[in-house]
This record gives sequence, structure tokens and C-alpha cells, in this order.
Amino acid sequence: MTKQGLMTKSLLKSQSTKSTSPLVGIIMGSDSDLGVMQAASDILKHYDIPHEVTVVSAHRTPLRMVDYAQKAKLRGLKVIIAGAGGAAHLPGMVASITPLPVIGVPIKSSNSIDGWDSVLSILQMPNGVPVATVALNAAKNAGILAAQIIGSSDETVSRKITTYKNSLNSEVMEKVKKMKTEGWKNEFD
Ligand code: RP5
Repeated sequence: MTKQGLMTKSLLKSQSTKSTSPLVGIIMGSDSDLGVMQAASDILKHYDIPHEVTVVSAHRTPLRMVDYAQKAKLRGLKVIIAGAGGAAHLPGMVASITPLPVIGVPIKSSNSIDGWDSVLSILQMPNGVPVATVALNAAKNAGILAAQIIGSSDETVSRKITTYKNSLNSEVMEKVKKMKTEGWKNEFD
């Protein structure tokens, strides 16, 4: 093969790796969390961001958790989204091992008392080991935040996020119009 051919082949290979290798790792303590965590995957699909989804349990598979966290950066991940419920130690423990940003999703799960246990387990991290904690069951926001982190160094993703935010604005303005036509008054606009 010519030098040019080899260069093209290598470029294509690097591009295909770039487009298919996961940039975001979505992990959760149990498959029973999937109903909530699916929303993170859905929004990342919307932004065309390659990601992976699997179960990693801090308590039931501690060695798998350490392995996953230790290899995450080397495997090319840029952000980890970790969801767990009850004594929700997964996000914090993963954050204690990896240099990557970790977004924690507290889940109101079968073993959660009222959701506060999950929220506080993920939120109240000690100084030095941050976890970006989203609201209870807010996996969609975790996906958006992960996309924003990717978008800070990827203009295509950043533009998609701006389009998405503009669509939120338009949706609200439609509601404003609708309420007006239904007779609700305001003196602002
Ligand atoms: C947590 O325990 C998991 O993240 C899940 O939210 C919860 C319940 O797990 P299962 O008993 O349904 O497997 O570690």
C-alpha cells in the first residue's frame, strides 16, 4: 500500500474509533435502576454521543467497581454517570478512584426509604472528592450535564446543546401564548 493509502487508512481508523468508542460510561448499582437511568442514555443518543451502559455494584461487585473506575480514563471515557439507590455508595467510590468527572444520580429504589437516603449518600461527599449530584431520579439532567462536559471541547456537541436549550425556550413561549389565549392575563407581555 502507498504511503498516502496508509495515511488515509489510519485516518479513517482514528475517525471510526472516535465516533464509536464510548465517551460516557453510564453505570448503576442494579438492573432495577435501569428504568430511571435509561433517560441518561436517551438524551446522549439525542446528542449522538457514544456511550456505554452496564451494572457495577459498589457492594455486590466491589472489585468490578474498582476495575471499572481504574480503567475508565485509559479506555477513553471522558465522564462517568453513576446511579444508585438507598445506601448509594457507587458514585462516590468511583469518584474516589478515577480522575474523570463523576455525575451521581440518586435513585428512589426498592431499598430506598424515601429518596433522601440516596440523595444524601451521593451528595454529602468529603472535601477533595466531588460528585456532581443531580436531583432524585434526574438521569436526564445527568445526561445533559455529561454532554455539556463533552461539549466544552467539542463544538458540534456544544451547538446541539444550544439548539436543545433554544427548543426548551420555544416550548415555554408556546405555553405563554396558550395561557394568554385561554384568558390568563399578565401586564408584562
Ligand atoms: C442499590 O440497591 C442499587 O443501586 C439499587 O438502587 C438498589 C436495589 O437493588 P436491587 O435489590 O433491586 O438489585 O445498590
